[in-house]
Amino acid sequence: MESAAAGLRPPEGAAADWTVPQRWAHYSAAEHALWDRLFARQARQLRSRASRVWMRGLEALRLSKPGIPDFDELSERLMASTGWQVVAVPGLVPDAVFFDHLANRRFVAGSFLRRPDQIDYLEEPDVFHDVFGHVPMLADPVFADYIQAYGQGGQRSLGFGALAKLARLYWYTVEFGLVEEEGNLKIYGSGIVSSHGESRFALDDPSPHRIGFDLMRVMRTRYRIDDYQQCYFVVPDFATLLDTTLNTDFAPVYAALEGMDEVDPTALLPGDRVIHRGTQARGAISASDAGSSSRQDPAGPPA
Ligand code: HBI
Ligand code: FE
Repeated sequence: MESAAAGLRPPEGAAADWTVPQRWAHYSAAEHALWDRLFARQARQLRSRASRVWMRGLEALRLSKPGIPDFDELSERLMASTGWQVVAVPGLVPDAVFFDHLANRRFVAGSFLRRPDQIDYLEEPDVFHDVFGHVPMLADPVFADYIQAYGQGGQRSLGFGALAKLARLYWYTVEFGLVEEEGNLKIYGSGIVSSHGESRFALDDPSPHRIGFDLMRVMRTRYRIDDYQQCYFVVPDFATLLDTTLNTDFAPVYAALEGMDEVDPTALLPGDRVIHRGTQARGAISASDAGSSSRQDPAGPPA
């Protein structure tokens, strides 16, 4: 995954680790009101759709002040529950910096809020995506450990030149993951959670595949950043995801992946546990309709 920030020094005003002060007092009343609007709309939409783990974590965002959360106050709460902090960054940070923060249980969040005309679409992760989307899952002890393990794995992946493979694990779990709860599919991926359109599409639309999670399969599968996903991977629970990540020796996995074809997100493979075979009708439409992206929240850096 190429980050726009790769190889750069921190911008003016940022610390060596790329963090900046959030400057909560500088948000305008209009920005706080926009946050409240986004929050209310998604909280309503997600009531029957989000994982109970994400729903439980949402409480961590119900802070004393209205509007955009104050990262210091949020960090105090998270620190007490799972030992995580939220730190502000100006935008995308280099991969090594990103992984170092995660490995040390610091979640980097954009502090800017999208403009009103970007309510359903923007390129870079803003405070709504990063905080509303990601922070609730960080309040869960198991998922909190998973993201830290991902950060540590990311640091090792740089040594193997395998970042692009590992980034797919993040994409198809942390950003766009589904989980099975009592026989129903639920949302936990932050890119879905923070998108009004995709939080319907990911569960209800016949177009995308929904496939049982398999580590190798995920790391072989390309993804698109300019529209809703064409396939979603479903974990049985987060303990299984954490165990798989902790108990896999990634060096031989990366070596094995070298000799395997990459998989298109519209494809199904013989070994797949297919939960829903997608019609892929949406991909067919967007492919012939280039330029009219309806992507709601890219939620992460380009691949
Ligand atoms: N920077 N701010 C920010 N947010 C991210 O999600 C992010 C990043 N830099 C790099 C990066 N992600 C990637 O390394 C991972 O998604 C794989
Ligand atoms: Fe994200």
